[in-house]
Amino acid sequence: MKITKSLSEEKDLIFDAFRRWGYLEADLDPLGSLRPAPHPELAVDGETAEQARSIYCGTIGVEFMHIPDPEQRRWIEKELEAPAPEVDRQWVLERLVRADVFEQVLQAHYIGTKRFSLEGTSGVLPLLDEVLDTAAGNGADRAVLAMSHRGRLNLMLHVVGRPAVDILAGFEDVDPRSVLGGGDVKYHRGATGSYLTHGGRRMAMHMVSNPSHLEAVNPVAMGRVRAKQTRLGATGRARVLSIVLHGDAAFAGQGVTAETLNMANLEGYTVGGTFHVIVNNLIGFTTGPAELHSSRFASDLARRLPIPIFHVNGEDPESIVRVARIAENFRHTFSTDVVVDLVGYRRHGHSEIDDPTITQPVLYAKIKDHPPLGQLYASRLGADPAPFVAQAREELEHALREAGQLTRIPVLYELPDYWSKYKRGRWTPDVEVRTGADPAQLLEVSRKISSYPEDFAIHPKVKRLLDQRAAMGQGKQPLDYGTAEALAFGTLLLEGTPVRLAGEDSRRGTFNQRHAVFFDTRNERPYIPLAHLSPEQARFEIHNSPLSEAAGLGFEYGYSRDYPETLVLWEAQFGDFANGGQVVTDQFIVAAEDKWDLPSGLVMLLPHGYEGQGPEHSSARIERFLQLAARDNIQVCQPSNAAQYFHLLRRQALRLWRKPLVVFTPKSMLRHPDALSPLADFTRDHFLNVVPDTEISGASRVLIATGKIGHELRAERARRKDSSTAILFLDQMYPFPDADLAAVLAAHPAAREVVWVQEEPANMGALSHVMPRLRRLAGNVVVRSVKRSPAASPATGSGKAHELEQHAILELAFAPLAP
Ligand SMILES: Cc1ncc(C[n+]2csc(CCOP(=O)(O)OP(=O)(O)O)c2C)c(N)n1
Repeated sequence: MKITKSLSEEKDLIFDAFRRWGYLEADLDPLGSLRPAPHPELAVDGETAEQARSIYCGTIGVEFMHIPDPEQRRWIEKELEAPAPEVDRQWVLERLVRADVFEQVLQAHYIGTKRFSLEGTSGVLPLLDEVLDTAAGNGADRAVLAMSHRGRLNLMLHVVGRPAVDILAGFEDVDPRSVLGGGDVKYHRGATGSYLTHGGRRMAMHMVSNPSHLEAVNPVAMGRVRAKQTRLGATGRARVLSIVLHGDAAFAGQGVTAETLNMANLEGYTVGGTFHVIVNNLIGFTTGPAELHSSRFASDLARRLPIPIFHVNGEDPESIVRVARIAENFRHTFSTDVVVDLVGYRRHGHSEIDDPTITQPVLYAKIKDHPPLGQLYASRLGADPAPFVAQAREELEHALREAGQLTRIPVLYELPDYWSKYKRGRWTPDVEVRTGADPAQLLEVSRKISSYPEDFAIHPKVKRLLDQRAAMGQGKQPLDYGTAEALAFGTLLLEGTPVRLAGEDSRRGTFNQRHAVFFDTRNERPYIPLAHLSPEQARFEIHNSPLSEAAGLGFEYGYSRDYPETLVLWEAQFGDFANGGQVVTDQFIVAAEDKWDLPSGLVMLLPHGYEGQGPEHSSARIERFLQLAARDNIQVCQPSNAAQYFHLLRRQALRLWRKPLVVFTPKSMLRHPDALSPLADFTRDHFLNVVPDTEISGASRVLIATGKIGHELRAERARRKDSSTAILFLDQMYPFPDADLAAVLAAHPAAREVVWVQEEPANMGALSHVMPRLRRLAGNVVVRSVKRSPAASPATGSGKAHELEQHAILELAFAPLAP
């Protein structure tokens, strides 16, 4: 049977083939290395094919047929198949010229200085101009821009709106004494400013401070946007635009990119769509695309999301502007991420002091003779760029003269008003506040957290736990950590502090201890009691995070940067996994105040303790955090009982001193009788940095420990009926509480030895942090330590070996005193 197709069906088929595969044959690379890849389904000719080819295989190539939603696909088709709208060519030309001249002037004045020029991809400037203009038309009035080194200074001037003199001051490197041992290089610092769109609207701009570690800023920026949006209430999502610029090598290679993309549409994380730009110069340092990614495009990772990827030739400014507008409107309409892959080249070496001809001699011979984009576009338009060049040059020359006379480093950003009442810098005693709660309030919260709506079918196991929580709140039985945490959150919420907690399986709690969300046994409907305390309470959010540490931690850090009033907590499933977010810890959490003078009050909850669960379920690496601690940059604590945890969380929220807090949280101690606390301890004044021994005074030996092992020592002491050994808990390891510890030690003037006892191997735990400090405090008294032998991995995999080791620690701690 012969099937005849109607003309329109045939047209559709041809168009569909181009819609699906056209991007492979598009003309994207100005220098021609990324050649069109012919696709068999496009080997058609005729008028319809030519029409489709001109749309889908020109200087724009769009991947969108993988999007399952037909409405979204049709939306894109319609935009692309409509005639290209008018572009203000003079404006675009001026912007390109400005971008080029900025780099040329710097090249001439600061020979041999790194600046990571944008030349070769300067089309990014009109691209961002158009994104901001379109977004402003869609209701945005501020944007957060995250990016790495490439073109950063250029965009700081032209998009963030920082005065040129502020940027050039970085090249003058004035006032080095003010940043001895601190600060950061000029192309990593953040900046705030104001941008006037082409359409005459103002956008508040925020370029996020960024470490050298590529892509690590992505989740941080997303968290910041989410916090800014949340602060603004119902209109926040529309008003704050998230833009992230990526390098092609970094986008394809770094895992955190994938982790962050995965958060795009999650309820607890979404920002209504991030605008991604790959500033694709088809090279990473000295390495070409064939060695950088297994796929044709660096952008392929983004295909994991049902979103469009727009490739555009970086030397067709009008296509760039068109793509920017379409992509921003798509993002706004469908609240999803979008990706624009702007393909260009890199005019110089990786930095300007790097010679690219060593590794890519042919490519760079070609680039040497290739004119800058402003010049190319001007000749395409038949326009004279000279007046624009002269104007841009004159402005920069003027700024150069001013910068040369500066004696102080200009501050590139302003902290928003919501930071004004908070303190950073060193700890001082006056930051302390009362953290105890009022018994009536504790009772009220405990009642609310253990109740649920009448028509709610509660799980019987949860019901039992809630009955216990209610009894704890009435003071009928001592309180456990889970209840203490809920009481800390509940009292803070009633006092006006919002709480946001996210982590893997955090809603229930990895150890079945939290139950912040109940699930109806008939239909899994969730109920969050802490969100139903009172109509006037502050906002409570608790999210199960995706299985990600780097992006999960980075996001909450970012959130804490823009919401100092909120108690923001990130929880690791086991503390051992927190090192998946090590870059965030090293580059942001511990160092941001030193590098960028940017504070945060983030809390990290890291389950820690040696319980025979093997090398990856024992240690949150106390030693690493203590090694990172200096100049009061963080607080490192391990609360030894439920009430201490309660006070610690409240202290973090109620003090106006904003500092990251690292908390080693319990596992087996969660419900252990020795770590429970009476209700009365929740009403006392504050957190104790050192928990004294209330049973023994005038001891002949003082054991000092932190966390679970301290309770094991107490149990051992009881077993031995020992009445001459005092056991102290060091609940705050950093800042080291010298005065508190000295005061507690003074209760044991006859002590003949002070012993630091830890479960961790000798090369881990708090040992090397604590010992010199203990020696200083103990004066002439002997100080020794008990610990596992040095080890390459944190813990044994054998439960029995663990028991033997634990036993040996206890034996050594109680070894007879030397005569
Ligand atoms: C996580 C990380 N690894 C390595 C580096 C060192 N490094 C700096 S730039 C660069 C190449 C980046 O290439 P690309 O992402 O394409 O950006 P481009 O510099 O070409 O704009 C490398 C490897 C780094 N900064 N961060």
